[in-house]
Amino acid sequence: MPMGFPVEGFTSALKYQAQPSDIFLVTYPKCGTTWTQYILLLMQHKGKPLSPSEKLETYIPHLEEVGKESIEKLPQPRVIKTHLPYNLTPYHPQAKYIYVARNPFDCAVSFYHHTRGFIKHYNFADGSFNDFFECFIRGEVDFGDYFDHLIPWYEHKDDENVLFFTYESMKVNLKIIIIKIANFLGGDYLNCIENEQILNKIIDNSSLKNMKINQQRWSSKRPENMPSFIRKGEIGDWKNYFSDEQQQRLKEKFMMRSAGTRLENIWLDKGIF
Ligand code: PPS
Repeated sequence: MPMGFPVEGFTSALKYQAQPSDIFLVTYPKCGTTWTQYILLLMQHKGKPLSPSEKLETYIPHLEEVGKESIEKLPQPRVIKTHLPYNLTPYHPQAKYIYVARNPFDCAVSFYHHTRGFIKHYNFADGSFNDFFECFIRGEVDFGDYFDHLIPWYEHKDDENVLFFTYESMKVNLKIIIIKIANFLGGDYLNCIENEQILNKIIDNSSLKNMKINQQRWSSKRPENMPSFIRKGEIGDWKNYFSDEQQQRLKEKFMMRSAGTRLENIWLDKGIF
C-alpha cells in the first residue's frame, strides 16, 4: 500500500460487500485509471466537465484509500476505483468490473515519476530510474507485482461481468472504447453513444490536453520541479529510460509470466516492445 494511505482503509476495504449494481474500475497503478475514471464520470454527466473546484474522487472514490464506510455512504449505483488484485477485489456476480491494462514498460516509467513526485509519501525525490526499475521488477512497489495483478484479471477477461481493454487501445481509438463501455454498462450509459454531441464532448473533455488543465481535480499538488500527475500520456516513452539490459530483463519476465496465456499478443504484435 502507498505510504499515506491509512491501514484501516485497506483492512476495511477488504470487508466491503460488493453490491449487484456496483461498477468497479480496476487497474494496476499508472495504467489509465484516472483517464477511465473521468470518462465514466463524463458519461454519467452527459459530457459536462468537472469544475476546477470539484474532485473526481468525490464521485468515484478509491476503495482502499477511503475504506468501506465512505463507499457505503455513496448512493447506488456506485462506481468504485480500486488497485486491489483479483483475489482481494470485492466480488458480486452481478457487479461489473472494468479492467484497464497498460504495457509494463510505460507503466514502470509512469510509476517512477509518480513515486518521485509524491515526496512526502515516498521520500524518493532523488531516486533514479535505475533504482526504481529494480523495485518494479521485483514487485516491491505499491500494490505489489505488476504481473500478479494483470494475469489473474486477464484470465477473467471474457467473464460476462468483466470488460478488459488496454490504455494503448484508448490512445488508438477512444471512441470505440467509449462505445464498448456504454454497451457493457447499458442503462443510461447508452445515451452517451446514441447522442453524437455528448459522445464528442466526452472525447474532448477527456483528451490529454484538457485533462492537463486544472489537475487538482485528480491529484494533490506536486512540487514545481516534478512532472505533473498527467505527465506525457504517450505510448513508448519507456524508450527514453530503459537500458538494453533493463529492456531484456523485463521482456524475459513478461515472457515467463505470460507463458501459457495469450497475453503477449496484446502488446507484442503491436510492436510496443
Ligand atoms: S494512478 O495514480 O494509478 O491513478 O495513475 P493512472 O491514472 O492509472 O495513470 C496515470 C498515467 O495515465 C496518463 N493519462 C493520460 N494519457 C492519455 N490521455 C489522457 N487523457 C490521460 N490521463 C492520464 C498519465 O499521463 C499517466 O501516464 P504518464 O506516462 O506518466 O504520462
